[in-house]
Amino acid sequence: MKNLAFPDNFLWGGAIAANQIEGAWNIDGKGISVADIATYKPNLDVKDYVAHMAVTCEGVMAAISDPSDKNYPKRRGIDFYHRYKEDLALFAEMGFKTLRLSIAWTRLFPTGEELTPNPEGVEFYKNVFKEMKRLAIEPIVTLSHYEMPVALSIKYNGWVKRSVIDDFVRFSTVCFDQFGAYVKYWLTFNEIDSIYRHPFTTAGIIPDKCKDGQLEQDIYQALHHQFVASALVTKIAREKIADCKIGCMLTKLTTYPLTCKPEDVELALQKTLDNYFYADVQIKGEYPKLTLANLKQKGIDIMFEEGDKQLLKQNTVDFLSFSYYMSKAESTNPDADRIPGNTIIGVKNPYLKSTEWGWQIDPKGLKISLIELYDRYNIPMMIVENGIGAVDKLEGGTVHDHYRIEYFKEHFKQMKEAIDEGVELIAYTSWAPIDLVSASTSQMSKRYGFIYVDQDDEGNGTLARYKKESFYWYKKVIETNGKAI
Ligand code: BGP
Repeated sequence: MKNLAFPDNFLWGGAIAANQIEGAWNIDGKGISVADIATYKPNLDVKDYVAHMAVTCEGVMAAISDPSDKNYPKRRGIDFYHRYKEDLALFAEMGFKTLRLSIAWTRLFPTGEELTPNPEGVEFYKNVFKEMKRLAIEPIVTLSHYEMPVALSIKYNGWVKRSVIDDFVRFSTVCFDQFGAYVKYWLTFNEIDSIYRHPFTTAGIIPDKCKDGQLEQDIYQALHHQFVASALVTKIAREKIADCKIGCMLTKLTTYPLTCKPEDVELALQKTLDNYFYADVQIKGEYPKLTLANLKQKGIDIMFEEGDKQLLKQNTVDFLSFSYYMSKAESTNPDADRIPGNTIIGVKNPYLKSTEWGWQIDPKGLKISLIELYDRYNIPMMIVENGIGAVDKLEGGTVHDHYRIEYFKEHFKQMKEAIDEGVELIAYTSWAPIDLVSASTSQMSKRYGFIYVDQDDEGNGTLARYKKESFYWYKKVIETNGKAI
C-alpha cells in the first residue's frame, strides 16, 4: 500500500473569484466591471463566445445602462458579499488551510481612475481577511481575476492603453497597504494567457474599438502592459510586505499529438510552447526568442518602453500557480473530431471521458503537467484551480456527487505521484469549494462546489447552502493530509 500522505504544511483549500461569488454589484460604492455585463448563455460554443461577452461597443453600452440583474448572473453571484461569514465557516469546517480569492478592482476604484479608494470596499475585504485570520485560513489573493472597471474599457479599450498600468499599480498598492498585514501569497493576473481566448474579460478589449485588422496586435500590446504591470506590482509588494510571495497564474493547456505522425507532434509542440510563453516571461524575466520570432513573422510588433526589459528581468515571480481542468489533443487532420461547446479549442482524445460540458477528464495529464512545468522552471508550484463542473441534484438536503469524489480522488493520486518523484507542490485549491456562477457561460447550473447553493440560472432560489457528499470526503482528505484519498 502506497503512502499517500502529502508534505507537512501542504496548503489544502479552495479557490473563488470576486466576480463569480460576491454579488452586490452596484452597492456600497462599487463600480461596474466587465464581468457585470457578461450575460447568461448555456452550452457556449467557441463561435458564440465573442458575441456572448457583449464585446461590441453597442453591446457594452446597452448592458451598462440595464439596471436589472436578471440577464447578468455575475451581478448577483451567490451573495458572498453578505454571507461571507457563513461561507468561510463552512470552509473552516472542511479544515481549509487556505482559500484563494480575488479582490474586485471596482469595489476599490469604481472607474479605475479615482486617486483614493472607496472606503467601503476596503472595509469589506478587511473584514473578510480578519475573519479568515480568526479561522486560521491562509489567503492566496489574485489581484486581477477576469475583471476590470468597464469605464477603462470604454475609455481606453482596456489594457491596450499603457496608462492603465498606472491605474492597476495604484489599485494594487492600496491592496498591499491595506491587506498586506493579512496576506502573504499574491497572484497578479488570473490565467494571463486567456487574453488571447477572451480579450474582453481578461483585458477589457472591445474588438470593434480596434482599428481594422489590429485586434491581434492590440492583444499582444495589452498583454505586454499586463506583464509590465505584473513586474511593477511584484516589486512594490516586496518593498511593502516582508516575507510576501508572488506568483504568476497560467491556464495549463496540456496538449498531446493525436497521432505520432511528425506533423501532429510538431503542432502539439507548437501549442505547448505557446502556452509556456506566458509563464516564461514572468518566471525567466524575458520573452522567449522563438515567440518573438513567431510574432515578427505574423507582423506583430510589441512596443517596449525604455526600462521594460530590465523591469521584467529584475522582478520575476517566486512561484508558479496554474489551473488544470483538462487536456486536449491536436491534429493536422482537418476532419479530426473537435472538442465541442468549449472555450478551449482542440481535438478530442479517444482515450478520455468528458464532462457534460465537453471538458476532457485527464488525471494523468495533471501529473504530466506538474512534471513538465517543474522540470522547466524549478520553482515551487501551486495548483490553484481544478475541479469538475456538473449538473448536481439536491436530494434530501444533500447531493450524492460520487462523480466529483472520483474526479478529485484520481487527480490527487497523480499529484502525490508527482510529489514523490520530486515535484515541489505546495498548495492545492479546488475550483470551486462552493457553487458559484460559471466564468464562461454565466450558468449557475454548472456546479463545482462541495457546497450546494440553492439558486438556478435565472436567479430563483433561497441561496441556502447544503453540504454535498464530497464535502465530508474532502474534509477527511484534509484531516489526514491526503492519506484518506
Ligand atoms: C477558469 C477561471 C475560473 C473558473 C474556471 C471554470 O478558467 O479562472 O474563473 O470559472 O475556469 O470555468 P467555468 O466557470 O467556465 O466552468
